[in-house]
Amino acid sequence: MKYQNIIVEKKAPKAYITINRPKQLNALNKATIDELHDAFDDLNKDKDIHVIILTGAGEKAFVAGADIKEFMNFNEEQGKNLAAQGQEQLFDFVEGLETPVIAAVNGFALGGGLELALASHIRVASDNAKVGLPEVSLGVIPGYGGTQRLAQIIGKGRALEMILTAEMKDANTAKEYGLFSVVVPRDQLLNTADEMADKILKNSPQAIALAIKAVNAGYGREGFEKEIELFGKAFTTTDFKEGTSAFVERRKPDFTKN
Ligand code: DAK
Repeated sequence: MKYQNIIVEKKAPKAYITINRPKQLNALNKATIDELHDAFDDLNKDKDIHVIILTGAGEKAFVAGADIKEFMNFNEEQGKNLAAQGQEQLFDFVEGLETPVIAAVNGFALGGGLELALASHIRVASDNAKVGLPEVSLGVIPGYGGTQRLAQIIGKGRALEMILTAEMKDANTAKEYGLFSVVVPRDQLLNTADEMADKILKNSPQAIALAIKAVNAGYGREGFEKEIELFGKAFTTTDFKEGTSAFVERRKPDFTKN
């Protein structure tokens, strides 16, 4: 079998990618990021596929973030490299695809999971969706473009509130913020994503590819580079060791100011 962590279904002109690690709430480990890259790349090159719908398996989560157990032992260099590599391989890659990606967000979309939804071109959600960037509660910062794309999509003030409090927002608040286009009951989520896809499918794929490029060109790269640098720096702090250990030990972290 080509993929271990995701399911890819083609129903041309649509394709569906389901992140399939429900026991870990679909947390993004390195293997899943690699597979997602390959699947998006294949589908983007497939002339019969014109829209991609991305969702998470199970009832609880779209994606509950990067896999904390995997990255907790990284040093500054590994953190920086992985952020740069992950951004290029998945998050910037999805944002720059010529084939539109609709994220169908069911349940938790946290950290890297929200960042993946933010990199998608359109987001629809079920009413049990919960979004947040909890990174600072772990002693790290969003490292997959979240500091940039959240502010682009919902504005700097609301983005800073979400990033600094590390709190989750419910689906309707996220819709009010402009993060979701539509919120529907759970059993209607995939139909709603399909309906959104059908509207896109009426239009010119060539023009759509150019429109995505044009919209993306309006946003600079400097902030993304800064985010990678500062993300690496976070891996050198005592707060990072404390925050990730506390998560795994299921206790409250004891943070200190520099
Ligand atoms: N990573 C690994 N395992 C996770 C996980 C995650 N992000 N989220 C959940 N799980 C696992 C739990 O450990 C648990 O596993 P077992 O103990 O059963 O083996 C299982 O999924 C079910 O989770 P819970 O038992 O916690 O379920 P609850 O319903 O009680 O709580 C929750 C649901 C979503 C509130 C909770 O699971 C939670 O707080 N999860 C963590 C959310 C979070 O902080 N996510 C990470 C955000 S930081 C990087 C680049 C970017 C990033 C990192 C590195 N590099 C370039 C290196 C980004 C970081 C983030 O995404």
